[in-house]
Amino acid sequence: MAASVQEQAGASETGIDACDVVVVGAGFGGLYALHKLRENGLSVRGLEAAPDVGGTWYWNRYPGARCDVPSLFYSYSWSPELRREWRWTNRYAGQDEILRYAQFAADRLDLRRLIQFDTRVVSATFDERSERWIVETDHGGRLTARFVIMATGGLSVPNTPDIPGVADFKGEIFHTARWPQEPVNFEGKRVGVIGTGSSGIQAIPMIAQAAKQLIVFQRTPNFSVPARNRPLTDEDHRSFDEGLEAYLASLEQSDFGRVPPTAFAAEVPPRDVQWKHYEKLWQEGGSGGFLKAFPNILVHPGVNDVAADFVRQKIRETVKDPKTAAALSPEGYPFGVKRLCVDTDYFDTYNRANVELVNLREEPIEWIAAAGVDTAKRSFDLDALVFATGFDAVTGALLAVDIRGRDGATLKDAWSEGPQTYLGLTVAGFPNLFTITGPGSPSVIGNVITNCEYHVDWITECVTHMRRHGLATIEPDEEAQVAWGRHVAEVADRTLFPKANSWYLGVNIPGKPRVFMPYIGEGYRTTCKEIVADNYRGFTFGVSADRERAAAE
Ligand code: N01
Repeated sequence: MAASVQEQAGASETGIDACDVVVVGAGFGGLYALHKLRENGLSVRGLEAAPDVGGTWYWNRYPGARCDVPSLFYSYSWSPELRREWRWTNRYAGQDEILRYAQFAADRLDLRRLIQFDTRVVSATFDERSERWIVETDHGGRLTARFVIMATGGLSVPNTPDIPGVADFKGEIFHTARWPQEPVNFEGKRVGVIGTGSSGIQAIPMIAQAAKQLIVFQRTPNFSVPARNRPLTDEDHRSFDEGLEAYLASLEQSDFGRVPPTAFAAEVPPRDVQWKHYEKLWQEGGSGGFLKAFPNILVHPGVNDVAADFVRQKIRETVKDPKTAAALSPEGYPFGVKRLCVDTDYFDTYNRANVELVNLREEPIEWIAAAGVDTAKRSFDLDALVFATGFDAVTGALLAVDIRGRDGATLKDAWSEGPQTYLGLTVAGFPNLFTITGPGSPSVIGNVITNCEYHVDWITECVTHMRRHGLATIEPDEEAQVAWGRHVAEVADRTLFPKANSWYLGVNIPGKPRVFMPYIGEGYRTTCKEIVADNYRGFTFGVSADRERAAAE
């Protein structure tokens, strides 16, 4: 039986709780970190702002919330036991099922006793004398740890735009990423939704079914493909099990390899061949097939244009009113370089009599009044307003904590011109601080659970190496970090990704530097492994001050 939070954390000389590792966040990354590090003999402590585990799946419980990665893959890959004991019901699991899975994993692994819930970390300061982090919480709690792991998630700080007058609105206000625990009843109500990203696109069809009237305020139309969600069959489970070994091996080699070395490396198939393939993928459902339909789809403008035309054609075929169809059709940015949305009946929803699309490009929102939303042309009376306006992604949750490294330098200052990391795992000047799915790693691209797992495995190996060799600190060299940042940017620049104003670039947050944050190069894991094999190339380890003193005496 594992030790409890109190047993795990001893009292330090200062009387402050002390442990080896503080893990901030109890989503999938944080839970696995707690488990794996404890298994490796470290005393660990988890701090979580929410009252329960689950991270983003705890908060995003809006109607229609569902994962866009198939559930058989959106699971811990490292545990045969968990796999055996949990059976997904649907091809794409809904938020409630994913949250139950996180709760099941936490219970099965006996992790809750390690986590202090309802506790937000407000600061983490590296004390150079003791070479330990001092972590402070919003309850006034303090604890010290040799290592801090920020498992705070890439999509956890909601973005609520500062629209004038919002405080005057007399109706109910919701944000998709802070949805209430209790069911929300829209029956008989006039509801407005602002935002048509993945969250809005999932919520809109569900709200339309419940509400008397739904007004969708759209600034930028998005590409979306059908999920074609369905219950999983025995055959689905069998075929997943049969392919499991190959799937696990594929994760080891390279988890993300969408970027061929040059834009025109792969041949351009004839348009009708591409079209036929997209038609097949459209019928199958899901985004994964589209994003990998052709090796250069996210690189070659000509190939990408065909996919964009295909989706626009589908919108025209589905939406009966041509003006609405035109307004829903994305133009002016490539296909798939903003997160490709996956929906159920999204475009068809605009054929309902109780749904109206307001194109904010033609009539921007000017004011939110007590009664509803005023655009440049009209006033819409509303009983409820839903913000589906996304997140301060990737860096938001890291910068929400006052993190101070060597010489009291703040992470905020270090990242004032955009995040700088080595491998998306570590930051120069911030020893023994690890970021799970941090900027400069695959992060929010692809399957975030397996991205988290890889980082936890890497950190565990690193910490074990340090303990074995009596090393007190690890931090990346400035030059290695700069070179990695350059590489991350170069890879992105070889693609069409920077051509869209997406949250990947931080442009949705006023004042945030325009930097492409995820790493989308090939063979990320191979690179990380090579760096370790090359004696942690680009890192500097520090011997503990005690050992140095002992050696000098
Ligand atoms: O957020 P978004 P999201 N006035 O940033 C609009 C993951 N996720 O929560 O594009 C009017 O994509 C904004 O308009 P514009 C997934 O990775 C996954 O939907 O800035 N509109 C946009 O339409 C996803 O990509 C799943 O012009 C304003 C919308 O709000 C990520 O989370 C489900 C505005 C925000 O879209 C984020 O998705 C849900 C303003 N002032 C989420 N400000 C699945 O797994 C913003 N907008 C399926």
